[in-house]
Amino acid sequence: MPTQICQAQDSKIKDLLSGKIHSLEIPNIISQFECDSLSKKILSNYETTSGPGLTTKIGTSLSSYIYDKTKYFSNAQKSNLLLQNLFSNTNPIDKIKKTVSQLFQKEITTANEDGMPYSYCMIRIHKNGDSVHVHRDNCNFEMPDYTVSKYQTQLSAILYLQSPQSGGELKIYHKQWSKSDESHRHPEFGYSYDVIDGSNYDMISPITGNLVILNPNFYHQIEPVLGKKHRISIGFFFGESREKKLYNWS
Ligand SMILES: O=C(O)CCC(=O)C(=O)O
Ligand SMILES: [Fe+2]
Repeated sequence: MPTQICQAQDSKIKDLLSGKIHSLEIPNIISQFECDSLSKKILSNYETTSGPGLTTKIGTSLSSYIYDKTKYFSNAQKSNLLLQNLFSNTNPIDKIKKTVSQLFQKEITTANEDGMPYSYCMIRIHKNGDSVHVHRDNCNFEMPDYTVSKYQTQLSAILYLQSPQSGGELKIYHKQWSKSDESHRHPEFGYSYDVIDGSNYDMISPITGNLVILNPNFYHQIEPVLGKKHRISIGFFFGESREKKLYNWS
């Protein structure tokens, strides 16, 4: 762990879903040139919004609207429009979906509820000194009001569009969340370091053009970004419906 793959590898996907491995790295799903031009576009278009555990973003995150569904869907509509306009030519969301679809041998579409689409993805911009505290992601337990909470085997797909000068690694602990860990929850975001005390971990460098598929039930954090160059990532969660279809959301 982590494992490098170039094409669909059934056993790796099964290991990821079962929790035997925590992540897969798929190198170069998009060229350096495309990443540079997408990063330029993003940096000249984003609005600064703050939220738990992150500094700057484009997109709507379900975790910010656990108890306000109406607001989540109205913000998702706005941010989806912004994303559509931003990515008129090369669309990195389509590129991630295509890769996920090839790996899982299944089509993937954006989740919707009563005809309202979920947010396509989150773009996150982390600057010098920014980090993300240790946490895990899973809306099965936390967001029962949303359809996506019923989807099984939720995973996270993250494409790195710009690497920072140094730092910004994704640190993944060899420890999965369990319900008893809730007593170690931080009031704002994430968990106390007690939950991962003594656990081994792996570090994934945010390399431009690389896609990471993470089982986000493993505790993870983002190490502090160092230097003038921002860390830019684009990602979504995805899961499988009862009809064995894949759906993405953020
Ligand atoms: O940007 C990353 O490396 C990981 C972000 C994250 O916490 C997630 O995708 O669940
Ligand atoms: Fe996460």
